[in-house]
Order: sequence, then structure tokens, then C-alpha cells
Amino acid sequence: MTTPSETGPHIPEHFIDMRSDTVTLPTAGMRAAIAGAEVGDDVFGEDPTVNRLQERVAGILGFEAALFVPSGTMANQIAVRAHTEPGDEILLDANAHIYYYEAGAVSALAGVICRCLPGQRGVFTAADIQQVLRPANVHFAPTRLVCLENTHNRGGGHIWPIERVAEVAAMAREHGLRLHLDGARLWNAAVATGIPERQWASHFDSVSVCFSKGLGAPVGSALAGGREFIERARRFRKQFGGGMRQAGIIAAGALYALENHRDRLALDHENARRLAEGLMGLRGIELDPASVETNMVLFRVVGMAAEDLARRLHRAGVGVLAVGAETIRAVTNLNVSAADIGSSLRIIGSQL
Ligand code: TLP
Repeated sequence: MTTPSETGPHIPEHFIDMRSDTVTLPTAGMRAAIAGAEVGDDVFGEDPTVNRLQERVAGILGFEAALFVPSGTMANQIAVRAHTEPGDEILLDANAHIYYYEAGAVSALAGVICRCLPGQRGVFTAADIQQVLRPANVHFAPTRLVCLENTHNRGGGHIWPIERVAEVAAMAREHGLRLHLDGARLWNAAVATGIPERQWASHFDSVSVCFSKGLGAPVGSALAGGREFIERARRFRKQFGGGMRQAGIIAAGALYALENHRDRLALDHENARRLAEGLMGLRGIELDPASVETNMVLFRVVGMAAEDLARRLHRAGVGVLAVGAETIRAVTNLNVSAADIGSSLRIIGSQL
């Protein structure tokens, strides 16, 4: 994957940044909320804004409690650590963010081994779980946890069918396994399907969510679950260095994002569809329009390395990421308008 620093220093004045939905900048309203935030020491549990955010997140997801953390990676890693003991095994899709993009943290921090399942755009089946389960035996790492990701990043923003979530969860429960959802973009799944967050969350023991992706907050994620689990998670947050002090400053941005930017994700989804339709008409690009379900567009580049095209587009004013040798990802977001989609299509057409 190309990182921003690799794509060169020159950025045109109006840069249409679709490298990720993490690149969004805080809005004026959000900055005002941040400036006026009431704060306290959150390691003592005394930051009123953090406490308000945690209660709100727990409420939306239908859990007893939630914990504010600096990043989605930390939310996932605390979850894995809190559900397992070193030497345990976890099951997850081979393209899961937890496995693919978190720098080997599950092995380094939780000391677990991963058994990767062959997901289709991140979605696996109950039979996939059944197939890898082994009887209790002194030779085997005890299988403890199953992780899902919804929407699925490397699956191009694919949404798990909720019936499939239920099947997988039932299989996991039958075998005494716990379930964690990487819901960094659960907000997108909820808006796209009309199925509320708490309905998705009801199948899991814990859910992580991010405020700094489509919702547009500068920093922050949360981990939600039962009260005892979140108490245990709080200890690992401290151990991992994620205990923050006057964190209300950033929690205020997250709260603002939660209350004001969830519904507007529908616009990002519309823009993604518009982008996909335009790309389909360009020679040298292959794309399945049915694969565009939320705010991500994955497309194949023919006759050019994806890295090369991404670099050229960056110089021409459009940010995208090469996520494979021939595959590019564009993510629509708060800072990208419908007009920007038209402009970016023109620019992409000129660089092929
Ligand atoms: N994803 C980032 C990169 O890390 C790839 C992106 O640009 O999409 N879960 C999922 C599903 C994610 O997509 C991400 C970030 C995270 C967790 C981690 O969040 P952060 O970046 O806050 O640690």
C-alpha cells in the first residue's frame, strides 16, 4: 500500500483526497465543540466529556459500557487481549484489518496465534469455523475468539449480510467462542442497510467503532462490551499506553461527529456510486459496480501498475491508494463533494 509520504511532496491547491476516510479535517462546528469541551483527568474517570461519549456509544450499540481509546487499532488490540490469554488462537478472515494492517500486534501484544479463514471480500461462513475447530487436546492452542469486520476494508467496504453474522455467531457460541466485531465503519453499514448499529452489535461480545474515519473526527475510537469486560479492557488500555488525561478535548470532536455526521454518510455512499459509474466508462479500468456498497471503490487498472497510477494521480490532484499490484482504492468522505467526483473522473481519465 502506498503511504502518503511515498507519493511525493507536490500537492495541487485543490487536492481531492480519497486515499482514505481518515484524512478528513474537522469542520467549524466540530472545532467549536472541541474548543468548548469540559475536561477532567480521564485516567481517574473524571473527564465529563469522555464519560458522556462512552455512555452515548454504549447506548447506540446496546452494551453496558464503552471505553474511549486513541485509535481503532488500539480498540481492536485491547479487545483481543481482553478476550484471550497468551497462547490462545483467534479465528479471522485473512484480509481482516486486525491481521493484515495492525503490524503484527495480536502476536506482539496479546501473544495469540491467528488462524486465517478464507473469506469472500472478508465474509466467511459458519462451516469455515467448524472446519478449523479442533478438540481440546494438550497439543493445540485453545481457540478462544472469532473476529469479524463490518464494513470490510480490504473487501472494498463490503457489508456482511446480517443473516450470515447470525449464523457465524451461533456457530461460535455453540463452541464456546467469543466474538469481536471490528466496526470501524459499522456506521456505514448501518446507514447503507437501515439496520441499526445495536442490531449488528447484538451478535457480539465486543465491538470497536471509530470516530476518525467517515464521521470525520480528528482522533478517537471506542470499544464497547459488558461492564466486566470493559473494566478488564481499561487495565489493558493503561498497559498499552492508551490512558489519556484531559481527553475530553478530543472526545468532544468524536461526540460532535457522532451526533452530526452519521446520517450524512449516505452522501459518501452516493458519491462512491457516482465515482464507480464514471470509472466504468474509462478505458483501462475494470470495476464491478455491484461491489460498491458503501464509501469505498476498488478498481483494477489494466496495463499500468496501480502504484504508478496512484503516484500520477496524486501529482494531478487526486489522492487514491494502491492496495494491490493492480488494484486501487478510492474512499469518498466528508471533504469530497459531488462536484469533486466529476473533477476527479476528468483527472483520472487524463492520466490513463
Ligand atoms: N484503516 C486505515 C488503514 O489502516 C488501512 C484505512 O485507511 O482504511 N479497522 C478497520 C476496518 C480499519 O479500516 C482501520 C483503519 C482500523 C481498524 C484502524 O484504525 P486506526 O487507524 O484508528 O488505528
